[in-house]
Amino acid sequence: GNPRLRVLLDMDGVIADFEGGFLKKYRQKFPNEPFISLEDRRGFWVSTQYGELRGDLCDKAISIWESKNFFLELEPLPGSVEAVKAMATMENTDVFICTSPIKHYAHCPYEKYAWVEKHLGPDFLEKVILTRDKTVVSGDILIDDKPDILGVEPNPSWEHVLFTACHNKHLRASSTQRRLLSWADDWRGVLESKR
Ligand code: BVP
Repeated sequence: GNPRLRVLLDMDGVIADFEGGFLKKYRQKFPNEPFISLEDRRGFWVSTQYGELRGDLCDKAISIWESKNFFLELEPLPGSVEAVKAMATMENTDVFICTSPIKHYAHCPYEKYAWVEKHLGPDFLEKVILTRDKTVVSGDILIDDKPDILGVEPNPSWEHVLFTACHNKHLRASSTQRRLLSWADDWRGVLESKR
């Protein structure tokens, strides 16, 4: 077997604060429209919940993350940069950032690389995997806040560890699904359990 542990890290909702960045810019752009507090978020898709709140709010929400500088200006989630850097210096550990760009490609893919360079450093540009299908990427662990990660490969090689986020914290994770509550949680223990 491979003596090295391969860790795949999701970006939005795990390293970068997509939900906080979205809400801040949505309220700036649409100060007179209703919004969903992070406490009241349910379901992975922000656009779906805004569309349920009022039909036209789905497109208004989408306009936020399709805007220039949305992805670039996301704040790191607490402890994420320190944890990712520490993880990448661990022996026998290969860390990749595995993230799905939006289909409106004018800004997002560029800004994801620029964000990684800015917060993690230029060496991490080697570690970026942009894919809309994470099931075809091989690894030992995928740390991701999306509860259902599906694609063309029915049996991905990785174990999905669910990273807690405002939209998934009320979900009863399936009995087999492990969680990482935050970067203050025992991520080192999770990695060690896979060696
Ligand atoms: O690029 C991110 C934001 C986008 O989907 C991608 C999720 O990537 P991963 O975190 O799975 O790597 N996104 C899009 C929508 C709606 C589109 Br219409 C959304 O509601 N939430 C969301 O994260």
